[in-house]
Amino acid sequence: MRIDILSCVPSLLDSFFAHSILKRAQQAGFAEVVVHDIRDYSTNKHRTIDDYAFGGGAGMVLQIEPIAGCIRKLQQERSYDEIIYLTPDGELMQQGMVNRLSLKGNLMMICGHYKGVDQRVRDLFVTMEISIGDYVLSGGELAAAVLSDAIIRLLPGVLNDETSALTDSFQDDLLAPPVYTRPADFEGHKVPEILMSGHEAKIESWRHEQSVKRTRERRPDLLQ
Ligand code: 6GU
Repeated sequence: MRIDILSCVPSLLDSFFAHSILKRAQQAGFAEVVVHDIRDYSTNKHRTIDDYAFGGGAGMVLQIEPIAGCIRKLQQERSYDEIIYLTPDGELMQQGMVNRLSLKGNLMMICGHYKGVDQRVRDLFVTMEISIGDYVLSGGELAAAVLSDAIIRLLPGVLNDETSALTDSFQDDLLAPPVYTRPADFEGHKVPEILMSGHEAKIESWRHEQSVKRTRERRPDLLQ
């Protein structure tokens, strides 16, 4: 999988992808994430990439030329399965969408800033618009990082225990059950007996019960 991210604040993303499992995924060759600075595609000597909105109103709008220049250059090198624009008015990100995207080869993500991008970028280039939740961030970078993380951890070989992504909260519409590790007794607070019984089948059914209970209490909407 290759992910190209277009941003006007690339340094926000560089540190994120230089760490943890995303770094390992890239070093092992499962994923390649390349962040592009939209400013490098500015069409003027001042390297500006935004301008006032036609019709007035507060806030600057990212211009189409630099973004189009960057997209077209990348498209000459490979074809993209999806060109994603991260925006609070996009389709709400959910695990099913992430699962489908993890099966693709090349993804492009465009991060908006200020009042967003010129609508023609969305009309001419974007194939998918995604929001990561009903709140407003100051830019699309954190959303692109969230989406990339959720996708990359699903790639075969990225997680240590390849089955562990399958027992996540949301993977089967149930929240994950509680987990415990040593000590078995912390200041009188004991780990549930069943987990130390060695009865695999009973442990599995206890975990499933706990998942259902947790989901009913915290996210009844998932059980509908
Ligand atoms: Cl994708 N972008 C911004 N700027 N804010 C958001 C978002 C995206 N998703 C939720 N809030």
